Amino acid sequence: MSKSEKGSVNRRRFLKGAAASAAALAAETRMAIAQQPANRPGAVVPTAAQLAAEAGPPAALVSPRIIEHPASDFMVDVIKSLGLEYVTTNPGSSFEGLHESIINYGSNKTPELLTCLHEESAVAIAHGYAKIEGKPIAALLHANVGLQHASMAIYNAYVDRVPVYIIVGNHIDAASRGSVVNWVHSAQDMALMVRDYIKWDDEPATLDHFAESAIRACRIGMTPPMGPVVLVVDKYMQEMPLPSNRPRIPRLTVPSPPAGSPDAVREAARLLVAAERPMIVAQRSARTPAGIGLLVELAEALQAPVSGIQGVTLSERMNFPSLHPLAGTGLPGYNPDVILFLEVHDMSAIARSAAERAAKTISISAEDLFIKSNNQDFQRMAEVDMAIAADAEATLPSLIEEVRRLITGDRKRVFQQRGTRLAEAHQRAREQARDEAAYGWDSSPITTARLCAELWPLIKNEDWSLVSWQWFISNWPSKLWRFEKHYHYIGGHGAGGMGYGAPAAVGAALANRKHGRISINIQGDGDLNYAPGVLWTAAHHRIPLLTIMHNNRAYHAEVMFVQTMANLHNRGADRAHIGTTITDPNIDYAKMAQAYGMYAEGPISNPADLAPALRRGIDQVKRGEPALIDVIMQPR
Ligand SMILES: Cc1ncc(C[n+]2csc(CCOP(=O)(O)OP(=O)(O)O)c2C)c(N)n1
Repeated sequence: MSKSEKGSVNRRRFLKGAAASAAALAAETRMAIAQQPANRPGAVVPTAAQLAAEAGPPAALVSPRIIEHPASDFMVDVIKSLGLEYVTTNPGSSFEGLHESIINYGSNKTPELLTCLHEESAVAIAHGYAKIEGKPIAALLHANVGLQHASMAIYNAYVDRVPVYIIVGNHIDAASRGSVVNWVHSAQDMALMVRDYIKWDDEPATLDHFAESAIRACRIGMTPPMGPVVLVVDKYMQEMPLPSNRPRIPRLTVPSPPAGSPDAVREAARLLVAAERPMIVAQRSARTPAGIGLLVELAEALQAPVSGIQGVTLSERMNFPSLHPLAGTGLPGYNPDVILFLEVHDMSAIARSAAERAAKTISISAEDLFIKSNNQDFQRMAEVDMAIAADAEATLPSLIEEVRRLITGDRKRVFQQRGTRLAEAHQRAREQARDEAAYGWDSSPITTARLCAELWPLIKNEDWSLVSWQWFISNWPSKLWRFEKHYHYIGGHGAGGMGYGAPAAVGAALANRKHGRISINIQGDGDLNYAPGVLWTAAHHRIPLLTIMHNNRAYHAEVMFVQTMANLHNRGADRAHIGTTITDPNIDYAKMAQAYGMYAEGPISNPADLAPALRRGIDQVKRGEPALIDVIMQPR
């Protein structure tokens, strides 16, 4: 008997078994239906006959027909051609054909399928992954219901300009929707519900069309400004036999991002070189690891300070080394006369105050190349003097060249003097931060500064990566640690949608895993509770990640807002905890993580116990496993 014949016999045996269990399941379900209470008036409840039909053995399981070469195998070939290494998914019947092909078809098992317990986690994992690796992975979502669960995470990725490759199953042909559930899980225009916050979508009608749209989606998603894309794939197209004239898979060529025009770049360089107090503000400037080096070159050529938004060294990407003498906002009262914004989302406030003192502002941003109107993520109108609609990283080489060309010996001497003063200011700011970190050192709840100060010596000689947002821990990492590599920081949510932190950290740690890096997630308790099942995904897939709970037992941002309002209404702030804190009962995060199969310790409230617990957590991560340390911490 040939190998393929053996395969067919095995499959037939399986189908016989499957048909038997399906029949048993159908009988059980029919009994359950019979025991159901009568329909309430007005409730949209399927009839018993409909449910009985639904519960019958699925046609595919009892069909004697075997499809040796399903179209879904071809779809996997297309996905492979895009270099997508992983597919995150919470399973669903709208894509079971594709699911089966992903796990069984092809000799090497890529893309690897990651099991997620919530669609929001599936997309946020892909979001975090892309921020480390610079390329997307796929999130496979079940129909309109999965897409609705995922929509918050899609919006975060959209506002963060991060590519996520989303595939959604659908039952397009109404005549073939075998069950009640298939109807309620189908949509005429599936991507409509998220179209306001994706870059592109399509619902291919044929396999040829699928191949083209799959490549096009990747190309669009990867072209700055990057963003999520959605491909809706019909269930029956996945399951049909692959035609003998296999469709061609087009080649993926990602367009090189546009650089600023030579005239505009020349004028920007002229303003910067002539400035007495230039300043660079970078938010999503470094698109690739090379972006950091380019920004260092520009800053050093100009001897200009480099800051993130709102005066914080690190913004949404790792743009500039935190210990570089030019990192910071300059000397006290520096008042820049020329400001260069690099991929800054909200420059309006700085641009307005610059205009008031007749300072010049220049923006280089791909944001000007793409905008949508419904969600107001474009912020207030920024009145900049020059707007260069181009990718900042792609424009930096010509800007550096032009700046260097314009610098005379005299300007160089001025720049050097400025650089010396800026370096002193940088040093003073570092020392001040170290002093401030010591305030309340022995207090309990433990200070966020102490956590960061205790953690740094444990990781500084390792290859580490901070895969969480530092805003809610008062930006202590960027004040105390040495950030220099592109993977040292990934920024935050994008759209500020809570529920992003834990899964994005898992995705970033997944990307860091093959490089042997230690991923650190300082995790908000409110954020984790959106979809804590991602802890299981990390444990199940052995994703090394140290999660340290910033357990302030509250949605503390909201505590502060309600306190402010109560004070404004002159009613005192003593009831501001109502509806904003997460106490009574306190959540035991160590037990929660252990329940999901993860090594965990805590709650730790004595600061003396902190460092040893962190060390044990890091040891666990070095062994290739995730760990969680629950620390009772100050709110900020
Ligand atoms: C989806 C969503 N719902 C609600 C909010 C409002 N919100 C902003 S911050 C925050 C608190 C988050 O709690 P946690 O992660 O524990 O951070 P903390 O402020 O306590 O440090 C909430 C609920 C939001 N940003 N996103």
